[in-house]
Amino acid sequence: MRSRRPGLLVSLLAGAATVGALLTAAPAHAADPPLRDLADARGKVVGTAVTGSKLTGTYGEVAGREFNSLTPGNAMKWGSVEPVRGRHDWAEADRIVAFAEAHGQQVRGHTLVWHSQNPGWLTDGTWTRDELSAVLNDHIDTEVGRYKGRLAAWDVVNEPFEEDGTYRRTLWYDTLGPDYIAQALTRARAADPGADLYINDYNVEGVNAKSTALYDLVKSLKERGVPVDGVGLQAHLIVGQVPSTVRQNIQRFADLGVDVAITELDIRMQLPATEAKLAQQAADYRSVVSACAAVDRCTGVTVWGFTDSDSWIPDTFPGEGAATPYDENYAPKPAYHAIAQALGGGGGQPADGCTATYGVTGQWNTGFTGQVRISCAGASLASWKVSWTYGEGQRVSQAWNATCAQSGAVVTCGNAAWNGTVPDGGSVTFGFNASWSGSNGVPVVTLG
Ligand code: 9MR
Repeated sequence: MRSRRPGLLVSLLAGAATVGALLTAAPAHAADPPLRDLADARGKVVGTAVTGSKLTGTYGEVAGREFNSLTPGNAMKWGSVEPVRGRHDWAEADRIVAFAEAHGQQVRGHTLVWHSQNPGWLTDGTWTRDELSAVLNDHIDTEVGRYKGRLAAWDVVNEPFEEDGTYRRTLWYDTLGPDYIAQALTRARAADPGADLYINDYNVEGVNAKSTALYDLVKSLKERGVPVDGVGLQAHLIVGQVPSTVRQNIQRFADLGVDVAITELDIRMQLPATEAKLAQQAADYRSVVSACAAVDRCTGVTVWGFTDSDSWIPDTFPGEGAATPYDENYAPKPAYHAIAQALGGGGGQPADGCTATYGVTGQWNTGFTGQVRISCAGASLASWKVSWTYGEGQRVSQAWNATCAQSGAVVTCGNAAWNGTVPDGGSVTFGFNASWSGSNGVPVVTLG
């Protein structure tokens, strides 16, 4: 049985903690099941991009527990699988597919035809139209054929458009013309008739010139009978800047008769992360996931890395980060709870949008200091009460900024006179001292 809570990690880390720094935290109102169970219940995908070499330890545990779909972040790109012409390296891609199968997860193949992360022999070569066409066909036959019957979907063509909706000038476009897209889709369909075939791009989440070009392309491909099953909206977004037309845009593609997937969601911010930015980020995650949940043909949402320790953002946008639903220590952020709520979780809460997070801030031989934070985004509270059950004999001896009582294993804490109000976008905390022995796992905290 896989553990559903990172309790061991928490107690190990807490052993080295110094008082005052909130090291890690448990899923808040973890009355919620893992995200994948919420998504399964709604027939949706909740996926994550992964790095194959990291799929062990806590990273592997969270990836397997919380998500029902994996996308290799880099492992299936042309430059990864065929660095030398004719010599393939499938090790990381195979590992991800095997992990997914062992955990009952779908795999989204990413990506077959792109202008980036291609091998040098391809980009440095000089190709006639016929030669390049044959190289493309061979690549698709080989890679799609290798995983035939095992992948749910392929991002066949990645990022074919410029921001103004004209075709991006790439090796493919310049040598083969715009029909490289139809060629790739047709070839992929033949190589694996069971996989859904997508065109994937960024800055196409709302209605704009680029998404309209994608819309027009998909419409014309369908009219011509070219196999295209869906569009991928990558959704590399910025905190506070989710386009207002995401749902409308998803709906217009659905009305065209294709599926829509949010394929690479992350929502970045200027560092350092603050409570207010994390609350806004949670609201932003909620609005994107809700937009998808509201449209039948939106198959689901994949995040582009689930932890801030495995995100492309800090390398590409210096000074920005904290873009994913888990922090660098695998503690779920408000964004995680927002995703759960948008997928129908959050039961037992007094108001959608408020969560409680438990953390151990310091620990010594027999005692520890804990902190609980109650945060709201898209909701507010006039008073609050939280409770949890200790499974390992811990006993609260003293609390501040809350009134706590323990009866048997059950601890119940209510607000003090001065901190009952939690505004939308704000949070309050209280602290306590407690005793422990043996182990000090993180309990499930319920708000309400
Ligand atoms: O996450 C990927 C990162 O590790 C690579 O360095 C980067 C190179 O461009 O590609 C990242 O993934 C991209 C994805 O394949 C396509 N959409 C944009 C993603 C972020 O760059």
